[in-house]
Amino acid sequence: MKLYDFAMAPNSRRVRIFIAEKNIKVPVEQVDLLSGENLEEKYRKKNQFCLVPTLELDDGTCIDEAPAICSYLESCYPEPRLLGTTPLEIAHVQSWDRHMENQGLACVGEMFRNGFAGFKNRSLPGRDGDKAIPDLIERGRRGVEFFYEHLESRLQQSKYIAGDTYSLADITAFCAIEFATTLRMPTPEGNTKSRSWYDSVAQRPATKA
Ligand SMILES: N[C@@H](CCC(=O)N[C@@H](CS)C(=O)NCC(=O)O)C(=O)O
Repeated sequence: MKLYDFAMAPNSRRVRIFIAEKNIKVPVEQVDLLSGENLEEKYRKKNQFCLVPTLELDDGTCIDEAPAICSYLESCYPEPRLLGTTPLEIAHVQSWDRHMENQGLACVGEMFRNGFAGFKNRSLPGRDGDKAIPDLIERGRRGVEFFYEHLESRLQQSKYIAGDTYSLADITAFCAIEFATTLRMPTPEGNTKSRSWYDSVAQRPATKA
């Protein structure tokens, strides 16, 4: 197996952390998104959508989309469980992971892609020629505020995001927060449950991946 990754990309970081939590070794190959290596023919053959992460199996089969890669790895290496065990837990992990991606990562991405000079003609991931729209920076910022508000309200009721146990949903939220923090949007001071959840997740060795 091999993971196509870009060290700064939050979506491939989700998979790196997941792999580290499973305590398995997967070789990693960097694809430089900043120079547009992901848009070149060589990588397009691995992933027609030109996104990282991609997991390539030993027979050359490629799997994309971070949650699908994690689901494959969970089937191959079931312990520790990170996608739930019972039908209800599995559903909650999927639902919360999607919220953390759609309301967290996607909104930070919107701020970043429409504000970063290097992407002024690459405002959509995996594509070239889409001009940045400065107004979307503000929409992204409002989306991140909404994400923080809902995260806090969830963590007032639940130890981890999807329930009693740590899961991919926590990994995705953690990656979204770290990405938002680089854009000077850390978790608000008053969001005490989110801040203590973040501190405990940040102590897990896998989050260094
Ligand atoms: N839904 C996808 C999102 C993948 C994605 O957007 N990856 C970004 C990096 S975080 C990317 O490859 N961007 C390519 C680009 O910037 O052109 C997943 O879960 O893997």
